[in-house]
Order: sequence, then C-alpha cells, then structure tokens
Amino acid sequence: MHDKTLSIKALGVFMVLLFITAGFFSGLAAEESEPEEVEVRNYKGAKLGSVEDFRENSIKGVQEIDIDKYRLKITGLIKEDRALTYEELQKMKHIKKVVTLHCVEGWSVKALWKGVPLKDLFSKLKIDSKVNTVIFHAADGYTTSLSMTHIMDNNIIIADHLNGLQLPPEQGFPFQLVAEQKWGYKWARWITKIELSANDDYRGYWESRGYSSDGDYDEPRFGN
Ligand SMILES: Nc1nc2c(c(=O)[nH]1)N[C@H]1C(S)=C(S)[C@@H](COP(=O)(O)O)O[C@H]1N2
Ligand SMILES: [Mo]
Repeated sequence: MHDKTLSIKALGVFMVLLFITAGFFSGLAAEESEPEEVEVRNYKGAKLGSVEDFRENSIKGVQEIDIDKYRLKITGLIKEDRALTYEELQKMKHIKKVVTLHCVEGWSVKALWKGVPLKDLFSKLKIDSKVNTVIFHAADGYTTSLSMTHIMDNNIIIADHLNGLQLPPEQGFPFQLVAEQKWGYKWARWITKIELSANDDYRGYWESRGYSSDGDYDEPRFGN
C-alpha cells in the first residue's frame, strides 16, 4: 500500500517535470520562428482593401518569377541598356502611397503601395530627349504604356510591397506598376522590361483591343 502511493507520487512529480520541460522547449521554438507578416488594413486614417479583394484576371494566369534569375531590363532610347537585380532595386529609395486600382470589370481596391519611383530609376540614365512614352513589358507578354509626363508629374512607382506585405505573385511579384489615375489595365504586373520610346501612338495589349490609351479612369474606357 505504502509503496503504491510512493510510486504514484513519483509518477506525479515526473509528469509535472515533463510538462514544464515540454512547455519550455515549445516556448523556445515559438520564439525562434519568424513572426508572421500581417497585412496592413488601415493607414494614416485611410481604410484599405485587402489583397483578397483583387480578382485575378490576367491574360495568361499568375506568373511565377524566379527571383535569382530575375532582371529588370531598361532599354530603348537610352545611351546604355541596364539590367537590374531584385536586390539592387531593394536597395533603392522606396516611397509609400495609398492608391486605388479600378478595373474596367467594375471592381476596385484601395491599397497601400510601396516601391521605387521611376523618376529615381530614370535619373541614373542618359535618356534621349525625344522620349515621351514609357512601355512596360511583362513576363506573360503583356504590355502597356504611360506618358513620361504622367510618370514625372505623379511620381509614379513600381511597387514591390502591398499593404505591408511583399507583393504576392497574384499582384505581380516582383513589381507592379502603380498607375495612379489610370484604369487597372495600365497597372502592369510581373514587369520585366521598361522601354523608353518616342512613339506616343504606342498601344499595349488592351489598348490595341480598343481600350483608351490615356486610360484615365474618370474618362470613358474605350476610344483614343
Ligand atoms: N502582366 C500583366 N499585367 C496586368 C494584367 C495582365 O493580364 N498581365 N492585367 C491588368 C488588369 S486588366 C488589371 S485590372 C490589373 C489587376 O491587378 P491586380 O491583380 O493587382 O489587381 O492588372 C493589370 N496588369
Ligand atoms: Mo482590369
């Protein structure tokens, strides 16, 4: 009888110690793992939409970019072509903006974008003074363009972060053009090449299929 209570007590002590050690190690494991990235939904008083609110509508589906092989090419009417790595672009000055993307399909999402101003990228290059149009080429063969004036006047960025998260593949990882004031089809995703051009008649993928080349979302979507 006496022996039995002793061994029950010993077992009890053993169990308590086991729980304490297990707790200690799981605590350690929790501390070591990376804190989860949390999406920003409010920014300086602005209520933001969610990454979940975008509707995937790309011409060839989501593109998976191998970031080690990725280069952002800058070409066209410049003295020397450039090919920038993701790392080089991460080191450049980034700015944040709250901008709403409006798709012609009728949905829109307000989000916090962070990225590199094209002005800064271009200031490092010897660009021909004839350049008036910037053409964006994407990994899926998609193209669109903005006027150089629109880019400079609005300090247009290529975003690598959305609502505080690294840009998800669906939204164009590694870079999406934040074409503020323009319809969604101007917001090139998966940008691989920026071409400096003097052809202000250039029409990209949707523009050559009837959508406005100006693409101002407060104006009719079809025409010019
Ligand atoms: N490369 C590429 N970019 C693209 C498209 C596309 O098909 N391919 N679709 C455009 C259209 S029509 C819209 S509305 C937006 C949607 O961007 P989002 O997924 O970030 O909302 O991407 C634009 N950029
Ligand atoms: Mo769109």
